[in-house]
Amino acid sequence: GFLENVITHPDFQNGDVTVKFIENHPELFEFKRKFDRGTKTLKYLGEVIVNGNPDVKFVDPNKTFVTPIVPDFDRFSTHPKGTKDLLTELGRDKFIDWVKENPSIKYTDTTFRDAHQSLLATRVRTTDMLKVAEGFSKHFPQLFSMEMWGGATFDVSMRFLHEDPWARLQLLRKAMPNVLTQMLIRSSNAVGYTAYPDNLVEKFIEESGKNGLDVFRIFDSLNWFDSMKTSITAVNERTDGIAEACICYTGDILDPTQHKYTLQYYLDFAKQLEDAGAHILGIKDMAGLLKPYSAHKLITELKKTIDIPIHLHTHDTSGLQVATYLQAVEAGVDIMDVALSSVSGLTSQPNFNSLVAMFQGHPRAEEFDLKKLNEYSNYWEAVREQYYPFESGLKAGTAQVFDHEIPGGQYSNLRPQARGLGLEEKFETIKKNYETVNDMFGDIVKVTPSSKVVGDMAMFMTSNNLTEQDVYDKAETLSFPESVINFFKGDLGQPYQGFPEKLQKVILKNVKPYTDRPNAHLAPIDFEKEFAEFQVKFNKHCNFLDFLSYKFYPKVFEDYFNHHQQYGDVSYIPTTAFFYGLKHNEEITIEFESGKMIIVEYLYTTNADDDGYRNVFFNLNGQTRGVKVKDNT
Ligand code: 3PY
Ligand code: ZN
Repeated sequence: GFLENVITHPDFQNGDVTVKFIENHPELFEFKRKFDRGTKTLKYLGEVIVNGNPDVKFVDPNKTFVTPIVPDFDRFSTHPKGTKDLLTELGRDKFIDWVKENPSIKYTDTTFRDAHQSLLATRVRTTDMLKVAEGFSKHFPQLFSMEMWGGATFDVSMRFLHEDPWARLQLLRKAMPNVLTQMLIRSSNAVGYTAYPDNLVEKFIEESGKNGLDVFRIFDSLNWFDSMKTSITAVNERTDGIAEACICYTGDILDPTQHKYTLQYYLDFAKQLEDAGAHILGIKDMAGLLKPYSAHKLITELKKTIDIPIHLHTHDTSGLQVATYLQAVEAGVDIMDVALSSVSGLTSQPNFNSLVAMFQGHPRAEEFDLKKLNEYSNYWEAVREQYYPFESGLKAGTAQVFDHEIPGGQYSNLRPQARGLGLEEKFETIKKNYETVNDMFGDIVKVTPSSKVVGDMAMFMTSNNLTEQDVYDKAETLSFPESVINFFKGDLGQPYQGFPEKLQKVILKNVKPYTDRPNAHLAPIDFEKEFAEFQVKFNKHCNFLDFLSYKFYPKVFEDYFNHHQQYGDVSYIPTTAFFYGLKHNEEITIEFESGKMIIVEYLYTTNADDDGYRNVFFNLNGQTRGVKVKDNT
């Protein structure tokens, strides 16, 4: 071991043990670092073997997995030229001209972000993406972009996967240097669920750009333009990337009873975004409500109103959205979001592979090697099985979405959330209440975080058996969810046409609401001072990106940091071992950054001693090693 190396070292034996000893023999400390890394990894595995992964609420003891096959690719070739190269070569404005002039249908693949956010509660780990990222971008340089960051991935990666979200960005960027990377950012809510100081959002955008992000898809959860300006400007001024500003789509423009979210409403909003410096207009159909003929109408009219390319995002919850894409293409949409077959459909994006097949022979068809694309889908099919505890349970498309309007990304979380509260039996009531709450709130745009407010209120009404009338009658005695109170106070900004006054009074009681930007109530961050304090509180090796993570999620970051201290970087542990531990005599290879590998075989676990501790024995690189784990089961 480490001590042995030191004690037997000639300098040590010659009595030459000074501080210099440490400086003169860095190899011993490198040895210690690796030794620690092995120990920490074993500690993590031992913990999961004895107590399970706390994020996995049920384990199927009979579950078996097939090995995902990474499609072949040439590791030694350079990446073929793609959209990222084109952006670098042409610069932002000329690149956007190219997007407008080049007629072929452009695709954004959401497999690395929204697909798993919407099907698997955002749980897909960096390692599973990294295995295919290089090959995928070498095979498909004609992609418009890879959506691979932002949205809920930022906090989930720290909170549940104990991974650094910034490392994910850097690693994927490195593996895919030729294709545009894309993220989802919630304007003044950035990658969080509340408003943050403007200068934090701006710094976040700047650092995202520096660390490899190209396309910033910016939206506000209430379609509140004021909140979006800061982000659009920041992308323009602080990065070389692209500001894709979104209109979030709700309701149905072709519904004659729709008087709030009308065609004109969207056209005016889109024009405002273009004038504010958006390079692309995103249509963010987060719940999959944009029906085919409505899409045709909306895109046709948008094309007459604005001059920037249009990028369509949807969720296939109803099962209709392939028809929507067909109509969108006929109306001249420029870019569309898709997910590889095996992680497409339902609350995720429409099926990439099948759409490519559908458009074969179309004048705007973009060519893809469909066989290869299917191989990648097969990889994800096998990987998806490893995440089975996080499946939403939705088995088929549902027309109910046109009533409840629950966003795809929220739907996959709602059932586990309901289960956690013991309300799974009442899932139908929850959905019904979601719709009721939306009406009570005056029909708002529902997307993170406003959708979470509606969800929290629906859950609250369901668990307390409250009707709409009860909410008014019993308001004095009810303690409403904090997110609901904050929403009515103005923390997420102002909804289009304002708050329903009566309900606002009932919920706020004596709290006074405000109507200006929530960010205006937040003190700007003193980066120098606060970063220094942060390093003192945590560790001088924590960098500025860690600091930003901490500013968005103080508690989550702290837990992540402590987990890292205890178990090291767990992101390299294979997914089955990460969630389910190891079976007797199962052997895994863990490849850390820079290709360093350890081989771990699980041997056996002893019975618990009087204090409830077990010893878990492994074979690590040929040596038997034990770790002591408290049995909490
Ligand atoms: C997010 O904000 O994470 C979303 O995906 C909203 O649709
Ligand atoms: Zn989405």
